[in-house]
Amino acid sequence: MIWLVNLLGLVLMLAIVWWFWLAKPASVQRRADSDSVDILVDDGVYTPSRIEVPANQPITLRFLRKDPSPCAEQVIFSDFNISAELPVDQYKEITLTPQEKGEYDFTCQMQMYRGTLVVT
Ligand SMILES: [Cu+2]
Repeated sequence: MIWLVNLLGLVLMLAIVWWFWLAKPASVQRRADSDSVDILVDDGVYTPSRIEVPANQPITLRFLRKDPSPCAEQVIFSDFNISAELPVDQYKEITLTPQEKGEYDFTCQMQMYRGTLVVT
């Protein structure tokens, strides 16, 4: 029976590796007729967590935090020197204008919540 336990452990480990490091969530593009994207903050994930925006255009990210745990209370865009407190159950708007194409991560203060702004 011990092999079965080992096998289950291995499968679980692979699932965790896949979930945290390998899975690339589908990216969401900003709607053509809108300059904002809504992001839900709950259950340890930003939804969507991968957001595609064009360079040199202001974008407003509207964070709606549902997770009351302190882990979710800040969002940090380190590449843009932006950090903000997120109130529970209220939209918090962050507007920025990315100039360089590339991928920019945003996280909570503990880097457990993770998202990526993809500038194209
Ligand atoms: Cu956190």
